[in-house]
Amino acid sequence: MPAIHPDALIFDVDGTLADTEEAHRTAFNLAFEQQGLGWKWSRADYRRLLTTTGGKERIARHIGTLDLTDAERAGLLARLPQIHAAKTRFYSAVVRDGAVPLRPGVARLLDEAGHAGCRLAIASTTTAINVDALLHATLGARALERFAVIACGDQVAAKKPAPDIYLLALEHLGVRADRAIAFEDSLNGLRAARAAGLWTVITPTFWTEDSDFADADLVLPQLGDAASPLPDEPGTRLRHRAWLGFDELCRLAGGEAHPADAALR
Ligand code: XBP
Ligand code: MG
Repeated sequence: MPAIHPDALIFDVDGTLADTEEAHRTAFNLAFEQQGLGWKWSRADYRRLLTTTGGKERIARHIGTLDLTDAERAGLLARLPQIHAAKTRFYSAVVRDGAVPLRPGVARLLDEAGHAGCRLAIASTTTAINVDALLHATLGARALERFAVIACGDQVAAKKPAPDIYLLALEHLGVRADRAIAFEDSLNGLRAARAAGLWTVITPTFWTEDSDFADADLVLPQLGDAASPLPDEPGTRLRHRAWLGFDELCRLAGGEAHPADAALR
């Protein structure tokens, strides 16, 4: 099959554009301390809680595990927006200060796609405040102008793994699912993108690497670039370079066999 030239690349944010979840975890714990809740999520706690997308939903899940009276539980759930707003203030401040860089190869692929006339979009569960803070800190003052659509947070009622945020992004882009490619880091994100009909690239992080990504169209440890080339590439999953270039992405999404497939013939 010939390479396809996608009309849009749609990026998840947390874990995909940048490895943000340790900063999120720290912000949750700072908010819990400020609010006098006496909670502290360890890395192991947070890794487990991350299977629930959405910070508010994650806090609600935690409240559900506590031994509380109905009145105590209702009181905490009523405070949830305030707790999450405090967390967002802590998180966005840290990210705005530049504490969280883009993952290797992200800036390169955004540039390559832009130069090829391919539109860019975001489909994230996190809040718009957090997306703005990360994009401005990593891509500069005009970062948001580079994305034709930014779909995020509570713009949809059903968060990932539901496809809603990707369907919203596709609708606002005016692009068919088979003309777009999704980039994700988690199983919930993969399920959302695949349910929306997108060809999906997965670049896991520490927080998500134990998941089963068998349904993904391409799994790489990261997008890579000349400064941080992918080990064993080109050759295992990539044919041309030790990082995922826009041109090779088009060939793979268009059905070019992987070298491993070719070896099987
Ligand atoms: C990952 C999430 C978010 C973040 C926390 O979003 O599930 O909930 O963990 O951010 P993405 P909030 O879809 O970008 O991977 O507290 O703002 O939800
Ligand atoms: Mg993610």
